[in-house]
Amino acid sequence: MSRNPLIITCSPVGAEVMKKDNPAVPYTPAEIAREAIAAVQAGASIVHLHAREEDGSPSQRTALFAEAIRLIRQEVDVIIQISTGGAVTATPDERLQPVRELDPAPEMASLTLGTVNFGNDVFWNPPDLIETFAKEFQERGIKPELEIFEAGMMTTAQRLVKKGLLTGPLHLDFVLGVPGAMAGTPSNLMYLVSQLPQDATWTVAGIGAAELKLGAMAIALGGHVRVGFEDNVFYRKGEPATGNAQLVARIARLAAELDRPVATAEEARALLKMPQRSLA
Ligand code: KMH
Ligand code: ZN
Repeated sequence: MSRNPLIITCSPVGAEVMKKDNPAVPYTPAEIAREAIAAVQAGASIVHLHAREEDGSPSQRTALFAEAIRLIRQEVDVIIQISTGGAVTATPDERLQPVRELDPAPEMASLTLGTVNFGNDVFWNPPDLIETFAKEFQERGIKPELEIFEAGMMTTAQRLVKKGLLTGPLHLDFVLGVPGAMAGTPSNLMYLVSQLPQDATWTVAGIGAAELKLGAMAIALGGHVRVGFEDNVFYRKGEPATGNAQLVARIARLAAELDRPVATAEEARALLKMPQRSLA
């Protein structure tokens, strides 16, 4: 393995962004798989997966996830990370559906560590919900990516470790720049990095224009980077990205200049202390 490979996570579509925001936003499993495969070929080693119904509405239906995963796995090896955040309108049971029903279980899934304002909505994650989700992950051997929208969520991570509901080394994703939550500023990222638990790995998902700026910082700081249409649909101000791969490729180029070659899926599993498993 090279010295300090960079894990690029691509989130090709979230629950909020629509084709009217960028016509390249994928909805169907086939469209999502196409975007994901191109992102992997451009350097991503984790795909954070949301699903949509055909009309573009957010969905946690297992069949949609299963079809996207099948199509992705036909072409590339990549760590699939299921979203358990879903949409703010989804119930806890809906959010957990793909985690409970996918067979085999996904290697990774996202786990948000607290309730947070989310634009004009509230992303609801009270303590008992977080604990239920963490237990479901543990039962299935799913590695959580801990989504940190606010600094207090770091304390929750430590509390869950003490309760035995999370086992290190932890992997955290600093999601910065959601309207209503912690802003996407360099000083906020530096603060969160200064609070990292021992042995933790981390990535950063900057929202909108913060994606590139914070991604560049993470490369320099030894962290990892998430990009994709869930977080940002522009290549630069006023210029929609042609696809998720364009955003991934830019991070891969910056990383190469800074001596951080992109990690393969196998290297990413080793860096995150996950079992090597080929699910092809
Ligand atoms: N769509 C947001 C409400 C996650 O994927 O785990 C939550 C979200 C986080 O996207
Ligand atoms: Zn997400």
